[in-house]
Amino acid sequence: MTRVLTVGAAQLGPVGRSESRTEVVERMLALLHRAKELSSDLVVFPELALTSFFPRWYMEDPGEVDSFFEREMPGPSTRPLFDEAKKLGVGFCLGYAELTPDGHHYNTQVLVERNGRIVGKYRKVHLPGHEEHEAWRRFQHLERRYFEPGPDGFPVWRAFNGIVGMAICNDRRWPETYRVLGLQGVEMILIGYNTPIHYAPDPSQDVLAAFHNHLVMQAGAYQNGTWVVGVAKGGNEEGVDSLAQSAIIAPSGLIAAQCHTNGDELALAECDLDLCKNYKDTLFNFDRYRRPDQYKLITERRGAVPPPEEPA
Ligand code: CDT
Repeated sequence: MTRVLTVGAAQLGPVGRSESRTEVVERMLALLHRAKELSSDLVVFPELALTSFFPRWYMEDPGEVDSFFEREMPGPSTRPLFDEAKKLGVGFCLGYAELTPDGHHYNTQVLVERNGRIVGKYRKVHLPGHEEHEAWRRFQHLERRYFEPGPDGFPVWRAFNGIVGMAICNDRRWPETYRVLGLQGVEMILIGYNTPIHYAPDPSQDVLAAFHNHLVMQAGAYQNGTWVVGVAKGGNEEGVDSLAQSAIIAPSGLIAAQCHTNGDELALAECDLDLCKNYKDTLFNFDRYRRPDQYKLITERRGAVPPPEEPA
């Protein structure tokens, strides 16, 4: 059984508010076909890939909000992607806004095997931004208004001849994400993202957006001996510049492939899952070297509590 997967980071350029899901799926199908020509096994699309990144807009009408959500997956507009991927024998990972039958709203990714079987869904745990309209911002980031945090933690699945996990955008900045997946033996983490380059609470971070993006994913890969595939919806979308630089990162932490435009683009890498062992069995042999008894604060405490001030 070969454990070398050819993986495509299928970056998307901007999706306009007026663009239909059918039009976006056409763009994805073009990337899927290109990936097949290059013998890919798995193609990874970005977070909330089917629509414009709607959390930038404040909306009060629940009907308007729900128009950005999918009530079924596959649904009428995504069915062609599922059908074509199955026909080509290429698996894929797709980020979308999920409205469940019992009315829950999640920021979700679905993973689909080469035979068309849905492997699993991941629902975003770390929701960034704010809940209410904040007039001082150039644009909003209302994920905390429109989504509930995912209730299922960070599962892994046996798929693609390996152990695969998922995370979504802001999750990638948190070391806990990778470590919880690492503790389940993850060998490849699939991450879609929409990252506005302007960060309103601290604009001094804007010039560091690209550095921070790769910093966190490269560290997560190395410290857990896993492949990481980070895929952007980048470029100027409805007046907001978003980071591109989608990357496939090896368990060494090195970038194996990277997109070089802000638009629809495929970056491809041959990912040998057995390379994970080089790190998991040596420097990051968790069972041998970790000291969980010394890490209790990680699960017991949420915010930082500094020690009391020394008396002057
Ligand atoms: N989509 C998403 O999670 N974006 C955030 C933006 C920064 S917080 C406003 C990210 O971590 O990239």
